[in-house]
Amino acid sequence: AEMERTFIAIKPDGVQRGLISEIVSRFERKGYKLVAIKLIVPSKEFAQKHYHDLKERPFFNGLCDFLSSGPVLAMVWEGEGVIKYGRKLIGATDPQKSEPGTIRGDFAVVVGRNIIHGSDGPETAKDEIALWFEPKELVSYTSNAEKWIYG
Ligand code: DAT
Ligand code: MG
Repeated sequence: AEMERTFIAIKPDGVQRGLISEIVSRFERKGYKLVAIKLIVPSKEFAQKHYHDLKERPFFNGLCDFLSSGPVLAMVWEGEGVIKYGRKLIGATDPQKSEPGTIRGDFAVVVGRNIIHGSDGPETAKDEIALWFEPKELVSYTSNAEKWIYG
């Protein structure tokens, strides 16, 4: 595997419920590297762009209203296999089906309030990082722990 980047966002419910440190900690302690982070309230138009793949779904409007209803913690995390494994840390879309030990399994109950977003593949990761961040917001640095995480 090689280094890749994924877009992770704590939705307004996760922020309001005080889960920022809990969620950031799960990615951090796993060994992934934080490359960008910011707290923003997206506009509804921006939310529609982010979820454009779902525009035909009946829940699209409510979903975009929700994402734009308050602060979202937008992040980019880097590491080997982080796109796929990040989804694993997050758990299934419907928290009723998420395993205990996953973020949604541990902290969410219904699909409309599942507290976190994660890119679902390399293409969406690239598109979502470009939508939410300017290139200069992605911080390039060497993690001191890298040699202990990757050998
Ligand atoms: P994920 O967030 O796991 O990638 P997705 O991309 O299919 O899931 O959908 C995006 C979000 O839309 C999801 O996190 C919550 C909401 N959503 C998905 N399916 C839904 C449904 N059947 N009813 C209500 N909201 C739904
Ligand atoms: Mg998705």
